[in-house]
Amino acid sequence: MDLATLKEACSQYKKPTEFKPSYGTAGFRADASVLSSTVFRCGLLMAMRALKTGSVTGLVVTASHNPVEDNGVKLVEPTGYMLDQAWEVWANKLAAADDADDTCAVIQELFQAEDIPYGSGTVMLAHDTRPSADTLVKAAAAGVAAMGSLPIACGLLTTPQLHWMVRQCNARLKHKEKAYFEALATGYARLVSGTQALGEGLVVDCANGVGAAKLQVLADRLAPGMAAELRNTDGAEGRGLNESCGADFLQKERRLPAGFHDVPDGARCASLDGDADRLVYFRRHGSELELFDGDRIAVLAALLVMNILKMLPATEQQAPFTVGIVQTAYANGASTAYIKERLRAEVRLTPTGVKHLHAAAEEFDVGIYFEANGHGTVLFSAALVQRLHELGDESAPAKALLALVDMVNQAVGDALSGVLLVEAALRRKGWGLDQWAALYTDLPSRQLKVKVADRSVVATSHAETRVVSPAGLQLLIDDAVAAAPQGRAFVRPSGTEDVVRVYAEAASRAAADDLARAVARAVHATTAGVGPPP
Ligand code: G16
Repeated sequence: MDLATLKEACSQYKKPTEFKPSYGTAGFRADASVLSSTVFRCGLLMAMRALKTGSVTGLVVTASHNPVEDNGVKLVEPTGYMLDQAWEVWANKLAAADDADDTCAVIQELFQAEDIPYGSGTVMLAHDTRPSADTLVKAAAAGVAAMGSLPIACGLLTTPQLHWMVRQCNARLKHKEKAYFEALATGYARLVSGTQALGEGLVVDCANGVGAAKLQVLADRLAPGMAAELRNTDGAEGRGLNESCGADFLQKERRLPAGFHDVPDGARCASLDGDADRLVYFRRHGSELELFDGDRIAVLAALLVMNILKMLPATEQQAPFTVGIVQTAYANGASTAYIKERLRAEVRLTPTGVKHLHAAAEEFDVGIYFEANGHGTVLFSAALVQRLHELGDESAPAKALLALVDMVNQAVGDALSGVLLVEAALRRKGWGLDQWAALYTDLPSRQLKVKVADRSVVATSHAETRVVSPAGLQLLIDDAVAAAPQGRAFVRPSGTEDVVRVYAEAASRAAADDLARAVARAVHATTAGVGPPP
């Protein structure tokens, strides 16, 4: 690393004076026009992370479900997981540095504090369909190169694809995009072999994002075994991205996505988000939406895995492999009750953000984690995978589980592998949406967001179920909850938008709506809400 070159490069990426970047739920996110310095510095950071770990790291330029004018970065560990949380502090420090001198000072501090060896690392870069991608990928590459490291431009990819590629690369396994499709498609084919194809085809809302082109490749590979019709596939120059469509829109607004008012009533539909790391299923009843959210996908995945585990030889049942399901406070109470009472599986609650759920899921042999918004995956422990290999070809259930390990992205939640997971689970059970829906009935719930001057004034504890500040807000929430039959509500500052989020559920639709509004008004009153009260 040459200090003069580094300083010169840093001077090209000065932070806009008013901009105060902050590492949120899944990295940095803001209006794309102010982000170049942040993304450049994330390039610096991931080069240092590569040096520290002696492995390849990754960086995706994306703002996922946010509107097209936003952009952001997601940072990828050598394992394919999200950036080590201890390093988020460094990400913030670097992003906040005012000028080249400050930036270089933070770099030197980081080298010393983390005892980073000098040398040259490698960082894999990818981006989604946003028009600002070009400029920002260049900034990321400049950051990596300024550290004397090698940026590898992997081009247009879904976020989970890059996570998968980094993980595979460090494991010295095939890691090109072709290998990704191969792993998913062959895993699926092995898992559904001998089962009947589902009656009618799947219709997918691709949010006009990067998932459209990628899912098309997968669907072509699987045809005619899996018929999928893709809609909201435009995406050129970010056109229509997440606009009245996509998994986030469906889950928060509870409305049909654009372009779906003519699908046959009851047809099996799915929706991805802008960078294809979230998945929800749905069907249309007239103009109404019936949502099969992340909680329901988790339950289906648990049923699939637990059924197969039970088929393993008797010797494996003596000390059974542990299965755990990880949820957040957003999980519908009915899903949690079903998992505990009917599946008799362990449930863990963590704060919002895949980084928290993923860590908790790793504590089980099979850790199933899904946020209600559709972000999640199924993790298999190394010990379980090794045992399955030992059981080998003689054991059909071991083969099925190994197919799942290949098909389900082990690095991070992935809408494409999620589609295959749901389709395979339904096929193996011979189920349609009716049987899946009948497992339990969601409690009516409502989500609202309140615009506030500074979302950081809201602090929470107990996996975001209690408010610590501002003073008095939790008491107001408690009063509102007490007045609602089967009421439950919580608030948390968003980590991706300048809002405070409100979640409420209750015994009836009207009661859930009233509770959400009452809590939103309490937030507005205690946090200097922007605009009129909700
Ligand atoms: C990101 C995280 C998700 C999290 C979501 C919450 O999603 O990856 O784990 O659920 O943010 O967003 P907020 O903090 O605004 O409620 P994505 O899909 O936008 O990257």
